[in-house]
Amino acid sequence: MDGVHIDDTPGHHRMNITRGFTGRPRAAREGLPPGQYDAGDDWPVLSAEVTPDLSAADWTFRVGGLVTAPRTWSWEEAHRLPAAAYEGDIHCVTGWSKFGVRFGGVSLDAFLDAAGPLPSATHAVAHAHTGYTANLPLADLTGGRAWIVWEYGGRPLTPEHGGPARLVVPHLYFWKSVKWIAGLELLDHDEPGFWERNGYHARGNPWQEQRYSGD
Ligand SMILES: Nc1nc2c(c(=O)[nH]1)N[C@H]1C(S)=C(S)[C@@H](COP(=O)(O)O)O[C@H]1N2
Ligand SMILES: [Mo]
Repeated sequence: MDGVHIDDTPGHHRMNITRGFTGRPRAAREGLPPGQYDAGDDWPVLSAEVTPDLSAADWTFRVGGLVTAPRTWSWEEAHRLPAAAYEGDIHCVTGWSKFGVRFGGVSLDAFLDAAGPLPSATHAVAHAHTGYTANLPLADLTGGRAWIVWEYGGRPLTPEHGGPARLVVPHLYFWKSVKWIAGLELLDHDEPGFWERNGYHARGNPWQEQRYSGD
């Protein structure tokens, strides 16, 4: 079966399709983490939830838990923070990677600096307005490596991709990038989110192929 690679690593029962769904084989390229393929122009929608009917006026973003000043931002308040963009690649645990995407919004640092994480804060749970959650080490959310975004390619982020606003943490597998983001709860311990409770890795670094717990 040309183009289909069966992963027979002990303990892993999965199949990696190493070509796009359009059937056009693509050579592995530089910048592609192990076991990933280049999705090209496709941007698959992957949701464990029904796309919510969430307007910008109803969207809020809260930072709470172990912070000195818990805060909630409205759409307008969030837009008054300094604009920031991510231009680069994204990697989904199901196998596709997408090169050279551009997301526009605000660096998560701007929100976290305003809320002031307590020294005891080590992890966060990001949650969606729909109930989806993902856990992340706080260190993966700071230092210009995470964004709250509302634009994709210069246009408003579409609802199925998490609009009005989503989290983007591009150096980790994309399941950490919570769509319809509602807030971050800072904790002094790691607490598994939706996929992490269902067998996925606590951190999800694509360069170390941290797909499943135990990887
Ligand atoms: N709220 C919410 N966020 C979510 C998900 C979800 O089901 N609900 N799915 C995650 C998964 S598994 C992936 S791969 C990406 C997919 O984002 P996309 O649909 O924009 O490609 O969103 C992540 N964020
Ligand atoms: Mo995913």
